[in-house]
Amino acid sequence: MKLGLGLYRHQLNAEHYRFAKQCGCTHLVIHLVDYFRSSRNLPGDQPCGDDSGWGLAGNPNHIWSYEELVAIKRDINAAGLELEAIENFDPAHWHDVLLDGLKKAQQLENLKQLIRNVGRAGIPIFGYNFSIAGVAGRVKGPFARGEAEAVGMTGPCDKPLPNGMVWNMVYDSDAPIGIVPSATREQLWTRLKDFLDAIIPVAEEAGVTMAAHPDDPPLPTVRAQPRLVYQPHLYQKLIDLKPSPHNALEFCVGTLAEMTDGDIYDVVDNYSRQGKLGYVHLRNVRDKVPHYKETFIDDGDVDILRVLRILKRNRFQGVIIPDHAPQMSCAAPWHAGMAFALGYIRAGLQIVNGERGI
Ligand SMILES: [Mn+2]
Repeated sequence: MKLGLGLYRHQLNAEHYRFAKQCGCTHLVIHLVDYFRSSRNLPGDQPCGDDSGWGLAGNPNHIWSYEELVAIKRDINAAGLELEAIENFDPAHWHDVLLDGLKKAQQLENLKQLIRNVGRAGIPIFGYNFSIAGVAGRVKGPFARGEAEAVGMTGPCDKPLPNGMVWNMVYDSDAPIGIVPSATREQLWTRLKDFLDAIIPVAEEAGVTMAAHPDDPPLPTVRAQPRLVYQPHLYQKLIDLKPSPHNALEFCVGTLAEMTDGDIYDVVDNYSRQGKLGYVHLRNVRDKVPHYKETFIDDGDVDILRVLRILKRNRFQGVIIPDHAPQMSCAAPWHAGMAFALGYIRAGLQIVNGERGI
């Protein structure tokens, strides 16, 4: 198992690469979607947002090119790190894939080209979250130990999405007033199937593993739209929809622990035993939706060491990143939170790797 760090777009620079290296990371997972084009999100913290989401999506006419991907990878390699995955499509590039809109066919072609670019650049995994509402409905507060600012839910969020918005970002700021009609759950699964049928064969050819994040927060509906993977067993449905080694999971332990069904250790065992983990988001949480709170990694409901032991036993050899961490009270709240989480996971990996008979 390898230790990694997730970096947002504005953090893709030598200083942050050195920070990752100093924390003992060997791998990076990077975001190319810019969640911080809105003043509502402070760069450095994980993006949150009110009813109007995280802000503006990117340029619909520009998918990430081979040249820019390989340039980023070169800089990361020069810092002594490996680039394991890109996390998330830009809503500007696939809004009609999620909404079954008029541009769906063209956008699927663009996504195919993007995956080819990713494969050619030698980046092994692409993480995504097939969701209409996206990561919406969460709040920030002094929820973690010592009143550290963390993210959580204080109740469901079903205010409908305005037109022009999907995946918690605005892809069309000139959209006519109105709301996005609610899809049915069946429609959403059909849309996922269309997506997997189009993308997985290309991913196989390009040598890229597609890795699906579960719905965060994992409620049956968010913003009056259905969710796909809001209970642990629904991950199996996603896997079985398109059997392929390249149809895998961005396995988020925190989100899975927030779900109301299942035992988190059984869930980790089940999917890691199947070899379906692309990479792992490892964070801790207290309680379940719709009233959970993110915690420091040593302080929630999940026994992190037990999770690492299960992953080790099932021979998971991929990358583990901290996902989110509470903001710590100092001049560099994000860095301190991540350094704490990385140190804890690194110690856990050293313990587990040093143990016999597990
Ligand atoms: Mn996650």
